[in-house]
Amino acid sequence: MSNLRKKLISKNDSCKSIWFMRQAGRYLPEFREIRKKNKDFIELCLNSELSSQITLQPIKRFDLDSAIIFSDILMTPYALGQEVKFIKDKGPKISEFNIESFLDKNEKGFTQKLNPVYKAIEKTRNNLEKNKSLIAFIGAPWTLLVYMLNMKNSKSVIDIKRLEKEKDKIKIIIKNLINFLCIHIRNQIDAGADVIQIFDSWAGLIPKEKIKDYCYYPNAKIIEFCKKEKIPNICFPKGINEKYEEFNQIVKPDGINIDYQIDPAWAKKKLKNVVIQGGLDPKILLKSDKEMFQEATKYIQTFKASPYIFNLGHGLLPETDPDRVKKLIKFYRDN
Ligand code: 1CP
Repeated sequence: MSNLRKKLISKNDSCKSIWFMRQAGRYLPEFREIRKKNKDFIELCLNSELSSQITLQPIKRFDLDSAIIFSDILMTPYALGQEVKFIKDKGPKISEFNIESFLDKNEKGFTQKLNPVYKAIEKTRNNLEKNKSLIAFIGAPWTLLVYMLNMKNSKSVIDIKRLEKEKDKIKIIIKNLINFLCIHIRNQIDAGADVIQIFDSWAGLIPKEKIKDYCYYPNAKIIEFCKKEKIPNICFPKGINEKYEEFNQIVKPDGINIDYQIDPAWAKKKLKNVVIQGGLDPKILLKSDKEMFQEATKYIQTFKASPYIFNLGHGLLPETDPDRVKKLIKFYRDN
């Protein structure tokens, strides 16, 4: 059994494990090489051979414990019929949401559209050492909604009036999304993934009084499903600050990724019965070795005797030098 899976199941194993969010991606020259020749990002995610190759790129380069399948959270809206485009330097652009078309989708068609992702997982598992995890992931319903309904005006503003006005519609969408996301989880596990991470990257934009409805409840439903199916899981409700404590108490995931705004000592004290993952600010990899090691030491020391998974407080930045990643991994292994 992979070391990550074992740790998430037992919750008392303090052996070392390390991987990075966005470890497969733009900071790697070998990724950029493939990307240059494959301009359509969704098509690249649907190319099982290439996405499996990209998944394994960081594993070939670095001493990591887990691979994370190269795909995207927006493959779900894609499989539910929305057109998804990635505009260079601007991010994703999604075609207008249509509720009738959305409610018309069924499991068979959804699974068929994502079949190349499942093939990529199968291929990757066959080429990955047994002791290494293969992590699959989904976007949490709220974060997907933000993209699907085009609710984000800029990085940090959400159209709150719209949330109120379209409340009933949003409730129906969330309920249906939970269903399809559980199908996507099941399919990815059946294909060979052994851990699921749930990215709620925009949880921090939810108005405080709505956090139960839009963050805790949907994540809890999905974790309930994972538990029933015995699927090791990690939640990442990014940006919710001290609400991490309540999130953990209500959702009860096996693992929880802290973001870089969370004080690790606070997390160790407040987040109980859960494996803590991550926290380190990805910007630290752009600073000097001394600063990087000093910051890393804070996490290593704080979680020394606990079941901790070394990772970041968000994904690796595209401008990161891969040699700094190598140095950071070596530092973690040596300390
Ligand atoms: O070359 C490029 O331009 C593509 C950049 C890229 C990559 C490498 C995108 C577009 N997605 C990915 C892969 C990806 N996305 C992975 C692969 C595995 C790995 O981590 O190594 C994962 C886990 C994701 C998940 C993802 N996609 C999230 C959740 C994590 C996070 O970063 O908060 C989100 C929000 C997305 C949407 C998305 N996809 C891509 C971009 C640039 C974005 C974010 C856009 C925005 O800020 O709104």
